[in-house]
Amino acid sequence: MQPKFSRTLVTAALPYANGPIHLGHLAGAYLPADIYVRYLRLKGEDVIFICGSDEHGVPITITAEKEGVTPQQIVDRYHSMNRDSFAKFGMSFDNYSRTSLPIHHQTGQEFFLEFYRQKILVEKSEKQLYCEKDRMFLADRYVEGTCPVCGNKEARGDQCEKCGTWLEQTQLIDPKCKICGTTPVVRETKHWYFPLGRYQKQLEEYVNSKKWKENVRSYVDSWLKEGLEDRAVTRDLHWGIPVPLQGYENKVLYVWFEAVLGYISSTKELSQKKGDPNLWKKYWQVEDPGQANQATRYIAFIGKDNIVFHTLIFPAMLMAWNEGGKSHYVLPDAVPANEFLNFEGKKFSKSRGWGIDLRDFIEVFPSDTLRYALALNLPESRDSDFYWKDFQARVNNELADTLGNFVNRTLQFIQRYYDGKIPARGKLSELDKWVIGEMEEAPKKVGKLFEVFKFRDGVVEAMSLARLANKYFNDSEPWKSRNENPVRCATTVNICAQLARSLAVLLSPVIPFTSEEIWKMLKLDGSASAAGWDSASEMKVDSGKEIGRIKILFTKIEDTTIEEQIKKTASATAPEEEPAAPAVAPIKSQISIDDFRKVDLRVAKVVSCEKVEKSEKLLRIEVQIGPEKRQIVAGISKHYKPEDLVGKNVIVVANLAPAKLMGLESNGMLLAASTEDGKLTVLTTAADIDSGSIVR
Ligand code: B3M
Ligand code: ZN
Repeated sequence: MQPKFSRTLVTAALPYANGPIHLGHLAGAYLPADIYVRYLRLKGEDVIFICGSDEHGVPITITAEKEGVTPQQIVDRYHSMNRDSFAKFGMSFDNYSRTSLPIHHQTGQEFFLEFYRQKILVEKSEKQLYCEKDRMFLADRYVEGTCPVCGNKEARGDQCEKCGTWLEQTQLIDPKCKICGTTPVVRETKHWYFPLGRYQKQLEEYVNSKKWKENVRSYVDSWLKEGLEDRAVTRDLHWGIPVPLQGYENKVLYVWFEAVLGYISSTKELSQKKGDPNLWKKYWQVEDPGQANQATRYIAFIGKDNIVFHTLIFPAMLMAWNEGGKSHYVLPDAVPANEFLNFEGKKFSKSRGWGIDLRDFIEVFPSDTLRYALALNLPESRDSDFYWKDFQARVNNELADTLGNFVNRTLQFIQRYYDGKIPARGKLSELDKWVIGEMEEAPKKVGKLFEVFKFRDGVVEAMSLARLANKYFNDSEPWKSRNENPVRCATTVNICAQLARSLAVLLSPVIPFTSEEIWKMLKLDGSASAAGWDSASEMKVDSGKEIGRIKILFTKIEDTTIEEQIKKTASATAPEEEPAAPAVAPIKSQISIDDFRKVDLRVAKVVSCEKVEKSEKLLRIEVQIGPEKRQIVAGISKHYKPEDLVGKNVIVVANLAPAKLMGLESNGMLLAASTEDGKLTVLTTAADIDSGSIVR
């Protein structure tokens, strides 16, 4: 059972203020967070939504150096740009702060000093790369070299982006200063470390107590398995929050140490703006730690590259603070991280100009079209792709032809034949009852999916009501009943108006601007976003009420418009662009060796094989497993002709419960490797071996 929480705190990763927001960011963290928050508000929950710009760290200073301006100029420019385009996109943050504000600097220093005084932090002397020409230590991305693990020549001082390995900068092969290109020397420097390893056990317990998405959990498990190590929380840099200790004048707090605290300081700023300086505590802290479940439910939306910071490091910092006993913070209850969104089949790349910025996008297309297309394409469990053609099809076929068309024909009908007033219902037919039943169920169905962060499915479900509504309009043929049976016709049209209202509510988390348009056209009181989620199941449009001015909700996107975008995209590609790594399904969570041993894998020899009649996919395969003959039915006929398999040694799961496929019994399962894009190859043995041999 889900414990009942009194309120929800939702944060979305603080984007670096060193570049514009692009579609990958939106699909990774921001759109799902916004849909979720808008849904909770409609449910009448107490929720706040916190975000802001991450304005420190090497990403900012490197951008500044490239452009020959100050870091301050960079963050000022991108903070306002991103804040504004987020607003146009409909992000409904309660506060969008910046980590350069004094309130954040204070918060960062407060945590650091608390850990310092509690003697949690450890000071260490370490060897770091130093550029004698630029006279500085080369923190994080200031140094590049060859990754010792995968050989990538552009590995950074803190991480190789290609293979994902976290590196000590001294491990880099042939390191070079990112500013001047010379080879740095090794020098001693002192830093403070947070002893992450000390929290390993507590973190394991914490993680085990949560039900996290599989893709998140598998990352976390691999970190925990590797064993957590101390992490430096200071850096030799000038841009950032100064380390508040003597002898540390030239150092700042590591950006990731303070950035996560930005969620707290942004909430503090919100409290000040509201004239209620202690309000933030209500969302972040519990008075009685034993009652933690009754307090805030904290959900942190992020993209997959930030998982370790939000599932392990930030929680460990909060645990450390809580041990001090001063006050007690809540830990993230869920971290619904998404995978990556690719653009036309390749990874987004800012440096290569591959992809499209939010700002440019919404200059050409309405925000809701992007929100909708992205929502149906969220990389919730694996990487997904944005294609211009796909975007066009969604807008034209689904938003314009389905939703837009339904609302429009309903309102036009009311305008033309009922003098612009909602006609009254008469007795309900079976068809009426059916569609009303669908409408009554819809908020429950959609809500259930949103609550477990399945936004894609939730939107599909909401949209299916629009499809049914259209079908209902068609099947009811009001243009005929208008003369033949006026009461029937009025009933149909009344119900269509109810459906339009219901759709406005259900789709309001996803396409909020459109929902308000529908609301206005129906001349309803208040707004769709405050109508109450459950009201979507009710018939709340009064008959006799006048409707408002009718507007077209979506115009179709012409081929030429899309071609133009595709052309722009193509011209931005650097010719040496490497294809993105193929999408690989995330590794599932760990199992024990005993779990694995339950699966009895055997070598089987294919004796005979034939296509299953009337099936496109299935092959009926007879195999020999030692003394035993068996029939296995496998869905591989698109990849293999029957004669290709006969005589081969394949690998089968020999102890799988039998299943029936197209009436044929299958006794076991044949193993095959397949890619996300549909390639497939059957597993065979490298050399001949007796059938029945055990595979382990
Ligand atoms: N700024 C990384 C990013 O923009 C980082 C997130 C901070 S969340 C506290 O992806
Ligand atoms: Zn240099």
